[in-house]
Amino acid sequence: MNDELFQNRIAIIRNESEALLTRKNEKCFSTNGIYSRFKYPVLTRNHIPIHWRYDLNPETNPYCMERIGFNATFNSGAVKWNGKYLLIVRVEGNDRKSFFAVAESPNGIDNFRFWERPITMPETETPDTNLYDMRVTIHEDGYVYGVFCTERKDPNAPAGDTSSAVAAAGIARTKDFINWERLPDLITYGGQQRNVVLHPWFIEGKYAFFTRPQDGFIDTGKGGGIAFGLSDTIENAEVKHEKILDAKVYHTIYEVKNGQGPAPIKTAKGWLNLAHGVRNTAAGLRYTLYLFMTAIDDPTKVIHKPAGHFIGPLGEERVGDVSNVVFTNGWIEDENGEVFIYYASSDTRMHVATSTVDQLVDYCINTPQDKFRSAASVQTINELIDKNIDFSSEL
Ligand code: M1P
Repeated sequence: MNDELFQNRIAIIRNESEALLTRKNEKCFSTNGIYSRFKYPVLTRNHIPIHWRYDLNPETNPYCMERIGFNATFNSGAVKWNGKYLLIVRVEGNDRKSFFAVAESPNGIDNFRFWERPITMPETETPDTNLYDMRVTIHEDGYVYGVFCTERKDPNAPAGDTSSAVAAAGIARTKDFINWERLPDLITYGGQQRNVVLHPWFIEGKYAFFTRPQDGFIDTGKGGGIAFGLSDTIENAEVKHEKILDAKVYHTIYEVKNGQGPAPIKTAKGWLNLAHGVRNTAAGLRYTLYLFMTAIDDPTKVIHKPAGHFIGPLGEERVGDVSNVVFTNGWIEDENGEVFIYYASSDTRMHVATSTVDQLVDYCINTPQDKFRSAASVQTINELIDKNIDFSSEL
């Protein structure tokens, strides 16, 4: 009897899983013309393999119940590897612990499937409590690096404080995404670190990091914004000086804090950077994505920065574990110039939007910059209306 129950349930679970994993995604019409969203998320917790969740032995699991539950699949690093599109996913269990797992797709927009096992990330001498948000960098030194947040309980937290944490940048490298060599965490002197990203090139002969100095675990405080610093080695990485390259600014979408997304894309007109910005609202923090470009010969020199957000949470994206959030730490530039922008919504699920390097550069160069005052925004709109006067009758 119980065996029948098990077989019936597992057949339904397998069928539903396979239908989800093989579902075709559909590109939506893009009104803004800058990028296209897709109808379905590319990864949800329902994409987690069945053999990670169920004991598949009917004798030890007669009710065919989930033995290990998963809460979310979000903030993923991304890379094209051997012709496949890989996401290095932040998977969060029901136990709140995040870890990394590789999901692979043949086309970057659907049919993502997790590899056989999650990544076994070696620990340092001070074990991590939680790991998340890996940025993948194919470095010119020949390695693929993953830089991620490692979180541990604050050793100086007063007795009874079971929340205070310390965030730092963990570093690991690989040549196959299965075996990882863990290196010592990045040492910086500006407080805590999240959203640290390794630049793909040596700069002045050194390893270069985007950092985000912050006073505390949540608040950046006087941390200032997205920073940049150099390290002599990667084996014992240390950034002695962090230079702010993109500051947080009053009454912008990056008023409270910001952070570099994935490693930048090199274009003929400069480095293309994708980042997240955070503002406060009565409903809590709102996370959106924005783009900016820096000079090829100086990745700390911002040369173009459109006003406002590039992608904001929309429709169902607005709701999840941490609502009103979009976050990115992965994109892929294809050989033909197409760009796959992977973003998570509300710390819950993964999406893709596609564009091209040419479109993103055009967006950066030709979108008006923020002038930081309502009157100046109206002036910018009037300038476009004036420019359009001869064309408006054709609409
Ligand atoms: O919950 C939203 C995001 O919050 C953090 O981002 P930041 O460091 O900028 O505050 C990160 O923990 C991120 O994982 C999360 O998605």
